[in-house]
Parts: sequence; structure tokens; C-alpha cells
Amino acid sequence: MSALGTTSILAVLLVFGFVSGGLIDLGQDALDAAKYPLITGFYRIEMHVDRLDTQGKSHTGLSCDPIGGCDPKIKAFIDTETPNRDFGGDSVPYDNYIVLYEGNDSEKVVPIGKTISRDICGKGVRKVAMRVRAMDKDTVNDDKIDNYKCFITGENAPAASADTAEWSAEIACPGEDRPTSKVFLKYRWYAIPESTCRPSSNGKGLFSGLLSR
Ligand SMILES: *[C@@H]1O[C@H](CO)[C@@H](O)[C@H](O)[C@H]1NC(C)=O
Ligand SMILES: [Ca+2]
Repeated sequence: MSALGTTSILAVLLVFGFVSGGLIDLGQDALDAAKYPLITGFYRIEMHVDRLDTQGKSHTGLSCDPIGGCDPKIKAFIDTETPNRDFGGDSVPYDNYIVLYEGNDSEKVVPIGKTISRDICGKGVRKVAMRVRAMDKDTVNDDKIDNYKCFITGENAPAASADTAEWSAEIACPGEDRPTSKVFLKYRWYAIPESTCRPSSNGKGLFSGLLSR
């Protein structure tokens, strides 16, 4: 095949992958389908975010600010629909995350202590992504501290009810850019009556993936 032919096929693959959320992501979805059982029914997931160790640095490894600690804004989302996709519009638009913490001149380990929840209402899931995003607020441009993503899978089946649901062990979930920065969280999930299930979506717009970073 000519070099031009190869290049155009690559270009088509790249465009296809970009629009559909990524060929790599689709490959991971297929691997998950072989590995993790499908959980179907009505469930509530609770995610408790205890603290974030920023080490006082942004994702570049440099201090958040020349003087004082980071000014973190920390938010989270339980992604039941696109666990393998990249952060941003490909998965969950950042505006849809729930803000857990906002502060100025923080310690390196930021205390959070918040729990959020999300329901699965009759859709099958194999894997759920607990997503956390931390930004350092600045006067001009906010800087990313990091994105953190850890998974719940059907290997660890949900409890039969809230009464019997136990919390997972604490998970030290590493930053994508700087794995030594970690958010400490735990989760539990359990069956709920269909009548109390609150359906929701990631809120991903039709074209939001096109603008993701
Ligand atoms: C952080 O500082 C900014 C700018 O001085 C201020 O507007 C904001 O209210 C402060 N936030 C908190 C949580 O103290
Ligand atoms: Ca700052």
C-alpha cells in the first residue's frame, strides 16, 4: 500500500477513535466484558472521599503557588456509563461533577470527608469509575492539580441491602499525571427498591466529546 493510503487509513482511524471515545477505550470495554460479571438491577453506590494529598503541587510537579499552599477546588463524579473513557467531555463534562471542597492556602493533605451517591436503575454495569478532579484556583488561570480515577467492578458484588452494605477498604487513588499525589476514598454499593431508584445520566452532550482534553 502507498504511504498516502496508509496515512489516510490512519487518519480515518484517528477521527473515528476521537469521535467514538477512543479505540483504546473500546478495547478496554471488550476486555472488561470478558473479565467482570455484568451486574443488573437497581443499586445505589456511595463514594466517600476522605482527603486529598496534593503535596502542595500542581500536575506539572511545580508548587501550586509561589507563596502558601494550593487553593484547591475538588469535585467528584460516579461514572456508571463511561468508566474507561478519558476525563473531560468524552466521559462526564466537568460542570456536572459535584463540588466537595473549596479552600485557600490549604495544607498539603486537604481534609474533605464528603460522601456522594449515584443510582443504577436497571442498566447493566461491569465497572464503575470513581472520578475526582482537583484544580488550583488562581487569579488568572486555574491550574490542574490532577485527575484521579479508580474503579468498582462486578467482581466485588453489591450487598443485598443498605443494612448489610460494608465499606470497602480505603483506596489510595493515584493522580493520572503525578501518581504520588493521591486521593483517599472508599465506597459501598447495595441493592435498593426499584421505587427509590433515581435515574440520571453523565450529562454528556451529543458533541461534548469533540471538545474534550
Ligand atoms: C478564597 O480567596 C478568594 C480570593 O481572595 C475569595 O474570593 C474566596 O472567597 C476564598 N474562598 C474561601 C473558601 O475562603
Ligand atoms: Ca493558586
